[in-house]
Amino acid sequence: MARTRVVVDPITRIEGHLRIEAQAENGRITNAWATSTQFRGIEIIMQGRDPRDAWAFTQRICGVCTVVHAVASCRAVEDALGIKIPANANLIRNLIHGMQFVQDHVIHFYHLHALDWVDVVSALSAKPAETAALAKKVSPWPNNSETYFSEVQNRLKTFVGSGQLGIFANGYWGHPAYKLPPAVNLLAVAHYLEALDWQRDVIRLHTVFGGKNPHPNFLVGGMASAINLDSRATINAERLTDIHDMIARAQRFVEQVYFPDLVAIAGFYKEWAGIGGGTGNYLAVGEFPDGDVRDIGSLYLPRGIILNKDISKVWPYDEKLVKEYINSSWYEYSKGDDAGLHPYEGETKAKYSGPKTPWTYLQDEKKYSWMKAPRYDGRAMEVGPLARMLVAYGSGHQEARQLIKEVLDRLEVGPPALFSTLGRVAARGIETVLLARRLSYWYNQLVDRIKGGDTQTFNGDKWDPSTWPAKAQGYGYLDAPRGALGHWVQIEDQKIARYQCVVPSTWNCSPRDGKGVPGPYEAALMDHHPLAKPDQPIEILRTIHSFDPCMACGVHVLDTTGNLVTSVQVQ
Ligand code: NFE
Ligand code: MG
Repeated sequence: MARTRVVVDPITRIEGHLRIEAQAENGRITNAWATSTQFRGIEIIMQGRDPRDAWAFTQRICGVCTVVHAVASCRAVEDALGIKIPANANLIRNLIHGMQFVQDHVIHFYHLHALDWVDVVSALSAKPAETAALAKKVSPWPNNSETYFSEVQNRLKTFVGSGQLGIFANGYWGHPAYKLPPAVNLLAVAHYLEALDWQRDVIRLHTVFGGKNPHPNFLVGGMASAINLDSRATINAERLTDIHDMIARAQRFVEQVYFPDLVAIAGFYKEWAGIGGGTGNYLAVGEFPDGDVRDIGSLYLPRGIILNKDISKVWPYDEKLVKEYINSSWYEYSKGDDAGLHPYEGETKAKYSGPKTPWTYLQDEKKYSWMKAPRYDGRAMEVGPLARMLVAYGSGHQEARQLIKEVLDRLEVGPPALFSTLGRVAARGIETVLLARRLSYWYNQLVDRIKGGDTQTFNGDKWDPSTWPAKAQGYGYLDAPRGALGHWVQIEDQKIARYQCVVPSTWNCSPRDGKGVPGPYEAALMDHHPLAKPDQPIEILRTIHSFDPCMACGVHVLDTTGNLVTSVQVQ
């Protein structure tokens, strides 16, 4: 077979605009390019603003991870100004962020990723009794009945019969890469629909602690969640009970629906444990501090680096070694294209030189993306659930080790299977179980503190800008659902002088650097990657979706010199 060029643009079921180009020969991908075709200017408005407001602006970088940029921003400003937040505020942040993870990962599995593995049309020919028998074998979930599954199948038949597949339109139904028997396809479709209702319920936790969702409220120095058991207007006993019940429902769904489905489906796709690994280098900044966020030892998910797929050694993370390159990106640096800049010196000057026509291949261009190329000590690093679980495993995290081992045993594969597309999907599910369980731990701690008389959620010692030094700088780390996130802030005369974010999808969707080293998406597509039918590139979707891309996060442009990028006239 001659070499085929494949362009997938846009990749759907993600956030933002992503284009993948690949070359394939004899049913295998030989080369790949990932491009963000989107330019965003949201962060230019940070400059000159009050740093106490930064969280509210940076939070709007994304509507999917609607919490993480706000927390990273608060942590960066708190680091710069030397603010310690009260223990209750840290627990509330953990609860909000923990529930964000749980909701986001479940939505990803069912609504953004499942249809790459699950053939909806095949579910029509399933026998609901078979689905029920199979489901009962792996889970005590109360809806696992024949009646329930046949009701779902009838709803699906009505959809298809009307000729309008609605949310299930545009799949590659019938593609030979789909391997699940009809009964398992029906199981997954039923839970796809069920997860829609479930996620809407459990995410109300954000509305209790943060006033609303998406984009709950945060506060530099703590949380704006007043606690008073005797007031109807604050966090009180009734609201805490509501939170308790939401956490219980979140955990039950994750343990009885998501996790068993994941393991059942993965069992039919074991060959994907040898496909789509990629860089072999992983970075986790860690998350969920028990105490002060600067105490790395208190992080529930540990911080560290794995190199060359060697999980016997976790290297310490040194924030000075992060640099961003623009050799393949539509930007210019004052020191030239080959410079690598640490975020404290970060520059973002857009210089678009993209193709003049939409049918030009970007693979033929030197510069081909709006993503910068972040590198750690010169290396392209994968971030996200797989990176976190590998670092946890290598660090001796007992609960993570136990679950990882359980999944590997049930799939009858060894640890090398983790370095793959399937490993990425499994790591996300394992992490969700860990965090769904951890929510109760934070909840109980919070309730115990309140019972003990501690209701403090805000430290106002540094609220008054006249107490700040003339110059300050700091950074805030946070491991978001999609991976390691860092915000860097420099404050001068009480205002933001420079603000930089290095974001999970920027790491993962990075283009090539000056040495030609591909980013994680690109490397994954070049790792033993099949492509059976170039005009139905479902295999590309499987691997790219396994990262859970978010271009809105990845391209977040800051003009550090304060130049006007555009002016909008409001009449
Ligand atoms: Ni827009 Fe986000 C997460 C962050 S990823 S979704 O998780 O940060 O690039
Ligand atoms: Mg950036």
